[in-house]
Amino acid sequence: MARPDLTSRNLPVIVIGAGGHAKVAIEALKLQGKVVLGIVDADPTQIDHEILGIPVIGNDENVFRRDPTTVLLVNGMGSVGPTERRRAIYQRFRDAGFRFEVVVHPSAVIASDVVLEEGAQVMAGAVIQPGSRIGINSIVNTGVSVDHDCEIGDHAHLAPGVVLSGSVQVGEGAHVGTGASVIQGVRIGGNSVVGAGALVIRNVPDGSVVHGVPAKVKTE
Ligand code: JB2
Repeated sequence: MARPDLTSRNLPVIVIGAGGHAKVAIEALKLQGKVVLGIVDADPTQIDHEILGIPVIGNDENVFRRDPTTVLLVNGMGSVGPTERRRAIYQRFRDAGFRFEVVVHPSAVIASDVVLEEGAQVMAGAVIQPGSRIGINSIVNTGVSVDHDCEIGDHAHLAPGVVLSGSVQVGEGAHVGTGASVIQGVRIGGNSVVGAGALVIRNVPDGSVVHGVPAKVKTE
């Protein structure tokens, strides 16, 4: 499995956001043996709360005060639709010189030639077959199946239980909802949203919302 060089530096990690997705990421990080310094959250009422024993240590200023070469970040923001919030967080910290750790739960099965770009997250029980590339700051969530030669664009989110047959392309910033299935060779357009449980058998245009079995563009 190819990984960016930065992950071999074994720097301690700070997680951005203290919600549900952060909890899943922290569990994987702990199993990877990473040192997690803390979590930062925009909500001041979260200060001193803990997730799996990791404390909320402040807000984003706590990170910006640091030397970017001394820590790696993990994007704890998920999405339940549009992915802008997650992309914006990645971009803001990246522009300030910070780098993002790759997260891989040890129960994930990842073929030897799969490319995981910076900040990619592969959660428990996911399977990624040969020839696939997982883009920058993207999420392959719990139990997702990515078959051969798939291209997952930067900032995309495959929600829990998604199944992609071979040679599927998922465009930048797309959200594929829980349990959706996509047949071979289909392209999911950039910044599109595929509804939970959809069955996608045709290309999805950029920026559209599709749902249903078979999936159709939502018009209302
Ligand atoms: O700019 C920010 C910021 N904006 C929101 N900086 C920092 N440091 N934190 C920020 N947050 C914080 O992220 C919010 O205050 C909140 O505590 C957290 C987001 O948590 P939430 O549980 O709302 O969403 P999530 O993205 O962790 O989880 C959603 O997506 C997952 C994929 C959930 O709906 C989950 O059910 C889902 N599995």
